[in-house]
Amino acid sequence: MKTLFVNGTLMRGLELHGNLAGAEFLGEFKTSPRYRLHSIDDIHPGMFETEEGGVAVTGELYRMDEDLRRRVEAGEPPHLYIGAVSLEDGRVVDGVLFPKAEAVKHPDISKWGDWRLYINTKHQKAERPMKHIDAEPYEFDFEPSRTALVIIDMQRDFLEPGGFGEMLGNDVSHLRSTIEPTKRVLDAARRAGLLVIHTREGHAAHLRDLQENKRIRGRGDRTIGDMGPMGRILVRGEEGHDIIPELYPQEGEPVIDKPGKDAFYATDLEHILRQRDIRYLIVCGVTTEVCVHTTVRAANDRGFECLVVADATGSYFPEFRRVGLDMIKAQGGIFGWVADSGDVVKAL
Ligand code: TIU
Repeated sequence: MKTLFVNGTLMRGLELHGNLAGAEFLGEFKTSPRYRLHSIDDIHPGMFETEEGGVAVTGELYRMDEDLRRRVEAGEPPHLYIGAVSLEDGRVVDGVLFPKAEAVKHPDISKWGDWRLYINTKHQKAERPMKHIDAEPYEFDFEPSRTALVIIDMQRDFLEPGGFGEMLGNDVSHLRSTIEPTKRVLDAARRAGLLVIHTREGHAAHLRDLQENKRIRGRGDRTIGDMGPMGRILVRGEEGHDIIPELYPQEGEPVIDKPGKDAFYATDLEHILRQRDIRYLIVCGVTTEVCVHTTVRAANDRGFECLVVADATGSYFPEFRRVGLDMIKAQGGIFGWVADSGDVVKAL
């Protein structure tokens, strides 16, 4: 019986493993730090022994009979040869090697020391291209597969004439102008396959999740939980609490019901984002200085890169919207980035 150390071409899980059919897999091993590894057209590794600057290379050891060993050798490209390879544990075994003079014509990937790791990283990069949005204070770079669109509280009670917002004396037209841009970003995000998350501010019918400070704040004659123009104000399940029809969630898009202004507070938003390895958030919604700001600040502290879509966020106070956006992008993007919906859609 013969043993053979291989480090790529023939490795388990890779296509050419078929060459080794019938061989017994003995395990994964490392060489002593005396080798260099080059990538031959990203098709197979070229490993050779070096006098200095050597690294340990990861590979696998197989046991096979003479016949199979001859077939393996014959199945390899002609410049590869089988020679002595010293393992980390002191053993010297046969291994598949590449002539140094040939290998050095190709890129040195010794720092990886592991062909599979190198190839996997290349594939991941290819599957995860970076995109760029023309934004302030500078370009926003993001990986679409790690990006979520978060639409904050586009609820009837905040946006519709006759809702709770208007009942409080607010001019809802300032918020309604955000619907079209948000819709365009939402459509583009859905087309691009981004994770889309909607949030709604509100409380359970029993109001046990409504803090007293929030209930009495504002000193209005009607407050959260009371009967409003579209059902009980900010109570889940009521008409006014639901998302406006123009931006209604599709099947499978998470809807986060939040009792506070911060979409992370007392919700499973962070768990959902981490579950999908999300790193970038594109944020739309209302109102800029309240729930959007609070959420973006909270997201920023959790390590998420946030871009707020300027024309897809609004406030009952236009001045607050403007200054709110300025605050996000000030000081080199202290909380994140700001861009127009057109630029976001273009990038997606
Ligand atoms: N979503 C959100 O911002 N909730 C608010 O209560 N905003 C106000 O501006 N009042």
